[in-house]
Parts: sequence; structure tokens; C-alpha cells
Amino acid sequence: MVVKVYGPAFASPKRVIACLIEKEIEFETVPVDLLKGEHKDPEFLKLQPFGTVPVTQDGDYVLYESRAIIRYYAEKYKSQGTDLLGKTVEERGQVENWLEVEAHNFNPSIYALTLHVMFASKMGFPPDENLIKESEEKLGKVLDIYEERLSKNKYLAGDFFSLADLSHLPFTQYLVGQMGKEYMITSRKHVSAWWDDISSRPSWQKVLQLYAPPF
Ligand SMILES: N[C@@H](CCC(=O)N[C@@H](CS)C(=O)NCC(=O)O)C(=O)O
Repeated sequence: MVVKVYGPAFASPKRVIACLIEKEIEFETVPVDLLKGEHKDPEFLKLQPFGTVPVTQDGDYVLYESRAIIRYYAEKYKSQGTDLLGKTVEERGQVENWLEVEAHNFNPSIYALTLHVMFASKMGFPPDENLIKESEEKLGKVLDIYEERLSKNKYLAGDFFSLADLSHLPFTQYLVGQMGKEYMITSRKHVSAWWDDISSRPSWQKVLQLYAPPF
């Protein structure tokens, strides 16, 4: 069955696509234009009642939380493509630990920066400069913890690339690219080496080549 991924132009769906490429799973994409409000169309809401992308459709099996989707495919196809979950339960524990860190410590501030630095003017609302400043400070503190972690481990969960690293790719790409805040990465030696490593993986380069950002 070919997996359909909705919304490939946007960051969270790119998390899913990078995982499917690493796992060598066949997929096709369905565009959803958030700037035109297509994620609030009644037909789309039948698939994703909260009105966000991604959604995946695998036959009649539908999922719509990007981190749940990557866990599902990494587990379902554990022995195919890159193993993204670790070989032991202890390694799996670390993968889960750092996936949760990404979702709850890293993502809130980088998501706020994305919305206010990149999307506000396109979406017709003024960027909140206080929120931008506060989010950058919070993200800096999170990255300081990453710097410490990555000074002792090549990747977040240990010495192997995993979902925990992969999950950081889409929004960090915005940070170093369209947001012009590359210094947040390059000023931290170990974070910088980690970013160079994970962002140069063929899977991520393919995602960038195939699916241009929305603007
Ligand atoms: N927790 C969700 C968040 C998905 C998400 O925030 N998607 C953004 C695009 S990157 C979106 O659809 N935004 C539109 C909106 O919030 O109205 C996931 O990880 O799948």
C-alpha cells in the first residue's frame, strides 16, 4: 500500500516524509494550502478534525499526529531501511526521552518563532516582537542543554541516528534558513556538528529537493 501524506510543503509533514524515506516506504503526497485555508475545508476536516497537517492515509488507516506517525512507521517497518528506534529497550527509552524533549521543550519556542518571524506577514497579522524575543531566549536555553548532551553523545539518543534527531529537521531548517537565525546553531560547537551531520543525510536532502517550502 502506498502511504498518502497530506501537506508536504509544510514543516510537520516533512518530519513524516523524512521518516518514510529513511524507512524506504513508498509514499505519495497531497498538497494542502494552509495559506488558502484548505486545512479547514469540510472534506479535510473529515480526515483531520483539528485542521492541521500532516495526515497520513494508508488504505483506510488514517493518522494525523506527526510524531505518532513516525513512531508507527519506524515500528511497523523496524527491520526495513534505517533502524530509527534503537536496538535495545534502553536505547528505545533514550529515543522516546529525546522525542519528548523535542515535542515539549524544543518545539514550542521554535514553533512560535516560525509563526511570528516567517508566517505572520503572509497570514496577515503583525509579528509579536516580545514573543519573538522571549521564544529565542527560551530556545537558546534548550540548545545549551543540547550542547551539553551532544558533547558526550554523537546523536541525541546515543551513538546512533534516530527518530529523536530526525524530528528536529524541519523546524531547525527554517531557523537556519528563512528565519536567518543560523547563529543559534553555529555558536554551539556540538549542536553545529550534529546539525551538519543530520541535515546532510540523503533523506533530508531529498525532502528539501522535492518539496519547496510554501514561500
Ligand atoms: N502536533 C501536530 C502539529 C501539526 C502542525 O502544527 N502543523 C502545522 C503545519 S507545520 C499546521 O497545520 N498549522 C495550521 C494551523 O495550525 O492552523 C503534529 O505534530 O502533527
